[in-house]
Amino acid sequence: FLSHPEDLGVVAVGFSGGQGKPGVDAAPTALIESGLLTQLRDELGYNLHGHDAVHSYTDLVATSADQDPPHRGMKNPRSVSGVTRRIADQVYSHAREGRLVLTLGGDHSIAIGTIAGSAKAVRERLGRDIAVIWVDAHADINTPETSDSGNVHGMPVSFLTGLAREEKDEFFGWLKDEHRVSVKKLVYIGLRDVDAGEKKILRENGIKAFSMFDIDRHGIGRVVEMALAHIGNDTPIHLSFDVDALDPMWAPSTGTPVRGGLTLREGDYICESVHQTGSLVAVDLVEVNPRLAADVDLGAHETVRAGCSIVRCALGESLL
Ligand code: 4U7
Ligand code: MN
Ligand code: MN
Ligand code: MN
Repeated sequence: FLSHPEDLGVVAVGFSGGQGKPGVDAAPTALIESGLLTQLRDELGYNLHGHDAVHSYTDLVATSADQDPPHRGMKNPRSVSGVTRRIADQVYSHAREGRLVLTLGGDHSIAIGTIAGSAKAVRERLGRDIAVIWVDAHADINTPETSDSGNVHGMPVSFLTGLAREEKDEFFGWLKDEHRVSVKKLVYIGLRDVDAGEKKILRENGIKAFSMFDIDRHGIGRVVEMALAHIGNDTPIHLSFDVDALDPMWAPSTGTPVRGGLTLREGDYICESVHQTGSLVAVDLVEVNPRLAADVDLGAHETVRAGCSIVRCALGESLL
């Protein structure tokens, strides 16, 4: 599905407004300083585009809480809407050129932008709907009304599927049908901390989800096979990987860690398998927070290392 499979569009967004803990904004720089992009260029042979800037969009982010009061319970709604709209444009322009797009977050609210941008570009370029593989401990499908936290990083999937909607541009009203994905083309892997309201949404919409229970029962190989079968062969894939899908043993430095997660090897395997389909059009790596961990230096180092491994596997490093 890519016209230039060796060309990689890189979007790096240091944004933390979709949740309350500072530090995830430092992730793109930490990932890049640890050598990720150099490896992608020198070892995997990608031509990098747009990698020279880490975006913070300070012009769009409200500097005080009274400039961006809650709307329908959502925290920082104008900032998150404005930033994700800009991300959608950036991802769109890479994807429209037929490049594979890598986005380094940032909290998971940024996926509103990345998926909106790739869905629109793939529709225009190929007349096809993308599928989304969402690897996460959480389902991130709260609507503003079902969310207890008001954090938009727990809501991106509801906006992207149209389960949550808004009229006003400043509150995600810029999202149109061309940006959206069908609940039928969505599949989760790694779930283990899903809110009651989210379970109801998953059930009522028949959304395909593989929890840690399913992985224990069938093994990661069979789960990935079933996930890919659900999407169907020959469908462009957007992979959105939340580092908290990994067990905190591998990725302690993240805002909402949940024990009992994927091993790093299982995470890498998911990415390798998705790469191997040849249908990958975009990858997000989100929720790395280098400022969080019991032992910050060690924890951040491990988490950044795990994140780099995930990205390299998604981009084909370990396949012979
Ligand atoms: B992440 C939560 F209530 N469901 O909505 C919420 F448990 O992007 C967590 O997956 C969301 O890290 C986690 O706030 C968002 C909570
Ligand atoms: Mn998430
Ligand atoms: Mn999560
Ligand atoms: Mn390859």
